[in-house]
Amino acid sequence: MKLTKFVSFAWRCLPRISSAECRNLDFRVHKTILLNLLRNRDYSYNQICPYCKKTENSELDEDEDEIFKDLKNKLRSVRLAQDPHQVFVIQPYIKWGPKMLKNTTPQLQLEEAEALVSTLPQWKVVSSLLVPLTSFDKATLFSKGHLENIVQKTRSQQTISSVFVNVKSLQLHQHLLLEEMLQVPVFDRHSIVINIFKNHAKTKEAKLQVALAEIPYFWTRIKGINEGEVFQVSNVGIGSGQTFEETRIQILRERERKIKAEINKLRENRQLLRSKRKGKEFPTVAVVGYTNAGKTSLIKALTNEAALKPENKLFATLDVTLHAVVLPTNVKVLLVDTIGFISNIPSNLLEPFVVTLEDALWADVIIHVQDLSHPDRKAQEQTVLSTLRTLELPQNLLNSIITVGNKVDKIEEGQEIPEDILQVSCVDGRGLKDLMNILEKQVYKNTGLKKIKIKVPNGGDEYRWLYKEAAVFSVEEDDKNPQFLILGVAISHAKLEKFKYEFIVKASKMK
Ligand SMILES: Nc1nc2c(ncn2[C@@H]2O[C@H](COP(=O)(O)OP(=O)(O)OP(=O)(O)O)[C@@H](O)[C@H]2O)c(=O)[nH]1
Ligand SMILES: [Mg+2]
Repeated sequence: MKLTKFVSFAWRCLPRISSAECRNLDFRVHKTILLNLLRNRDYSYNQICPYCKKTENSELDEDEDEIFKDLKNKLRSVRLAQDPHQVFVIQPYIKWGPKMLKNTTPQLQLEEAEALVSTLPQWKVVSSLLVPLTSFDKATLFSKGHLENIVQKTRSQQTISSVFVNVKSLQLHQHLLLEEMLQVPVFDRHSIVINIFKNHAKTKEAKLQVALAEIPYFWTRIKGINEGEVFQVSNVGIGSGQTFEETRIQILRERERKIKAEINKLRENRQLLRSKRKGKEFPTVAVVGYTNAGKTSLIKALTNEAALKPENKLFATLDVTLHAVVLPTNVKVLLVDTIGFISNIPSNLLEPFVVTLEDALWADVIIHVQDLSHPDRKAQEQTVLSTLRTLELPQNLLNSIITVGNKVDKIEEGQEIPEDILQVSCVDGRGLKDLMNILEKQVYKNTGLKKIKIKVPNGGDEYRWLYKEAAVFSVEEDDKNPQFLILGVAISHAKLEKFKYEFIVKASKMK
């Protein structure tokens, strides 16, 4: 079959995706996705219609220079974010008081900061330092003595091309002052995570989400820069006499509005997909967890999907994708791979992703994957659970989370593991069978699926209907009448009613 013919054939066979969900990808990608769809193995939210034209370049890109040119000149970290860097990582921490770190240590936080840096291509950690603070609000952040030490170290060590201060977000005056004193770009957690997102965002939706996540960063930095500067802006059509700051705020607002509108468009499509999914009655299982815990690996291990690529990187997965797996009783469920959680970043950074996540998490069951070998497991668990609690999710879903402790192959002998955590390894396969059984039970419970036995004529319409619409997990011949089969079927209440209507009510009316 010619490719175009194949694609249109595939398209007609796939009513669950509408052309409204098209986004620009080239034809080859189209074909791969459609093939996957046909095999019913995998489809992601960013589906493409073979009939769509390539979408024009977003207007958003054109705005960018206009808005960010000036900021880029003011802040080295914005200007030089895309360059490779040799990074001096500084972990400030409060020694005493309520702002002290809980459930973790400065050393573990420093290690996570180093891992964040290593996630960026061509970025390398060349030096690191723990620095005690009395408060995060000091104008220079650090005390005089520590600051002198940091300046001296940065300037004397030629290999250092930037500094990463691992705090949620530096205040603008701290940021400007540190860059001035150190003479290199200074990054905070917010800007590093944005950089990582930028590097990993592949689909249109992820790119838009990153663009949206970046805006609050500029908000805080626009205020205060160029105070008092007056800029006649009639040439950019916004009206005259505004301060430069006001103009940029207005441009940022406009940018924010446009991005949100585009995201909402995609979201509508996603919701459509969701309702279609529901119509098809594939139960969905959302797989969540701290970044790098092994969510993608677990899905790969359960589905044997070769195309899935787990990576030893923070935020390797930025897009929500769906992957089919067949449970022991032949019930097909869709596993939803999601973006990882991370602690201590401004909530507005994750917000655009959380919206997507919330859609994904309206699942029938949630699996929470933890990395048992991580020394910060407990703090990571808290981050995930508290983020989940901020989302609007049904209580019964939250109450029935399956907690999976992954990487059990890596843990030290004698390490204590809470009893309610199911131990698994995606490397040696330990615990995966148990997980499938537990998952199946929970899917049955949360969706109201029931296992029943139905006697149907061998090869009849009832038999075909059940194979198509429900999950058949066993077939036996009827001892008393070989023309009949006894099918073991997993079926929802609604589907069973439909079956009864089709084959009992209608049949009796015909008589
Ligand atoms: N030893 C061991 N390593 C594992 C196991 N599961 C996953 N990994 C490794 O852990 C790293 C992260 O795995 P991913 O599956 O990408 O983790 P993730 O949770 O999807 O990460 P993000 O998408 O970045 O949030 C990879 O290097 C995997 O090979 C396991 O059971 N044992
Ligand atoms: Mg992943």
